Amino acid sequence: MNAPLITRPSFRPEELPVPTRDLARACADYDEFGYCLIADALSPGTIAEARARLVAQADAERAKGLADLDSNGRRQRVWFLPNKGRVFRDILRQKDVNGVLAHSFGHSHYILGSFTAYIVARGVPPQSIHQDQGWFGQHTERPIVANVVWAIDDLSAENGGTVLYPRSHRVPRAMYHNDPNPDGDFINATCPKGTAIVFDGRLWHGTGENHTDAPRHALFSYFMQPYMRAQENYALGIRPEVYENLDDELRERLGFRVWLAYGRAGVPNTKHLDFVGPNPAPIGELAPDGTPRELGR
Ligand SMILES: O=C(O)CCC(=O)C(=O)O
Repeated sequence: MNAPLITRPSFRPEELPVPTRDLARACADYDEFGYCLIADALSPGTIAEARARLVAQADAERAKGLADLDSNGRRQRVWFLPNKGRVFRDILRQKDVNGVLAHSFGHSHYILGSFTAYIVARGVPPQSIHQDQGWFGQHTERPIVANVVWAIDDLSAENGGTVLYPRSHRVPRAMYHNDPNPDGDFINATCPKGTAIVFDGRLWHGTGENHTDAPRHALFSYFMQPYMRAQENYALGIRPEVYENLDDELRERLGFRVWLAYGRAGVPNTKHLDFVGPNPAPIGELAPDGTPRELGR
């Protein structure tokens, strides 16, 4: 009989990954535990700029009545960050994080699937445990998705640091939000702001519960193998007169209908099964009162 994939307890606290700038160490942690931590991935200046930009944008989306809110307004998702500040685009260039991602995908041609922020206040129930590639419906030998948590606040068990199940990426199981929470040993990500946590799309995880009075701010850049998209980019290449004459059946078929989080076009409160079209004026950088600002190219 083969050795079990995970033995219980599944880890000893002292063996778990700690923040590092040694890429070989980070990749070894990623392979072994399903995640690694990159120390000081963001400079103090970048953290301050990203946090200020995010807070202003989140306030603006609320002021305009467009915010994606749940839990009585205590949790806000800010979508489409590449449109919302140069600082967010610059974060995507972080070399050590990109080194781990290239290691995970086996090449450097992976693509961004979403770049969002989650602002979570006290009173939000913990998110159900899931895998970011759970929709694939089966275990894969290698991850086809990898996510990066960018801590722009310190993260801890007290303020809802992401719940992670070390080594769960090895369990041959596909799981998404509507599955019952798994039995297993978990931790809350605990690290200083500026740390990036890169995790395997098969890792079981979810937002922790914030027991403090300060909302928790974190950014999430979700990456995918480049084949995880349509072969033909209809959103970009469709002729306007062809799009105008599509009925709902063909609009859905060509990717103009949102499915859960997939296929969004820049309107923050878009819902599952909404239709989207070419968006001539996606939301860009907004001042807290909702007025447009062009802060950076
Ligand atoms: O908020 C977090 O820490 C995790 C978020 C997450 O896993 C998700 O949105 O799928």
